[in-house]
Amino acid sequence: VDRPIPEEAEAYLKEHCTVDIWRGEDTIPRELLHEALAEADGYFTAGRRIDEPLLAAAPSLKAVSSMSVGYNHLDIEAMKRHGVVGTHTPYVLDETVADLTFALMLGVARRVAELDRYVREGKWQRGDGENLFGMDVHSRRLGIIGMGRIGEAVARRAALGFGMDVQYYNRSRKLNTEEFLGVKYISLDELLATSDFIVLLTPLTPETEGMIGRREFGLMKRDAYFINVSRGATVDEEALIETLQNGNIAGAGLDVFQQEPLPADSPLTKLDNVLLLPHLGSATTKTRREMAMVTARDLVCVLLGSAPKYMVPDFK
Ligand code: 8YV
Repeated sequence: VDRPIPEEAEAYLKEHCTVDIWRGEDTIPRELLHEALAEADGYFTAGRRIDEPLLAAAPSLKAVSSMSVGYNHLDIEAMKRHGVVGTHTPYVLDETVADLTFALMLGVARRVAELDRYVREGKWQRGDGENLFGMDVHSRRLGIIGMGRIGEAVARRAALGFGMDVQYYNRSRKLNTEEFLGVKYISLDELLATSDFIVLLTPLTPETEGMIGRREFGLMKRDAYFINVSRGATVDEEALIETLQNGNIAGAGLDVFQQEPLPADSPLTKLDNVLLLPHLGSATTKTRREMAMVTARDLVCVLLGSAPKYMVPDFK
């Protein structure tokens, strides 16, 4: 286990296995990790790159269980070659990530972080006026790119709670969602050009890598907000920075970045119209506990020779 995990997940693992947990402040260095995996049957991780050298260093490994819904960090072909199965944590985090998506939308449009700083810095005065005003979220047009489970949870909040006009782009149509929530399927370009809020929720795959770049930012309205809760690499970050610096969109709310942790000197940290979070979309105490339990149970399942509940789809 390459990080401290919630107590009950640790206890559960200890009922079934001999457990070795990295409790360092920093991420475990590669060499140490390879050493620790030399005799391991299972690896409980949360985003660590699983590649050929790691697999070669872990000849007994049977399962990598990732405490995440995303599995772009797994080299599936290499894992298959080594007979290692991957599991992940879909479903449990959908509503939590959808909540955070709204926190980013509301936060950036109503300038919550900026205004909090303003109050703390003692700048609040009687005559404060339009310079502090934001933009409405309710009743505006939301474009969701990637209508998976989390996309649907966002669409539900937007359509039913915020009276938003919701449109989406996805590889495939979601007819039930269209019918139940009244959301509209449109082309990516049309979505980019007509949405007030653009939320990116696609998994990172070779097809989605860099899918929002200069051309796509160029299509967005000048008063649009861009929200990324997928992966940093789905976006050309340089193009995003330029777009924000030039005022070509109104702002951005970001939970994910090309490089994580985001370097403190990134130009993003110099911009007021951006709300930055440290990749904590699924991080409530309850959800992270559940994610850890799902991960632990599936890891033990594979080691006991039964089918895990949430095998990464590409292994099926
Ligand atoms: C993970 C996430 O917990 O589930 C995902 O794919 O992005 C997060 O919720 C995170 O990647 C762990 O490092």
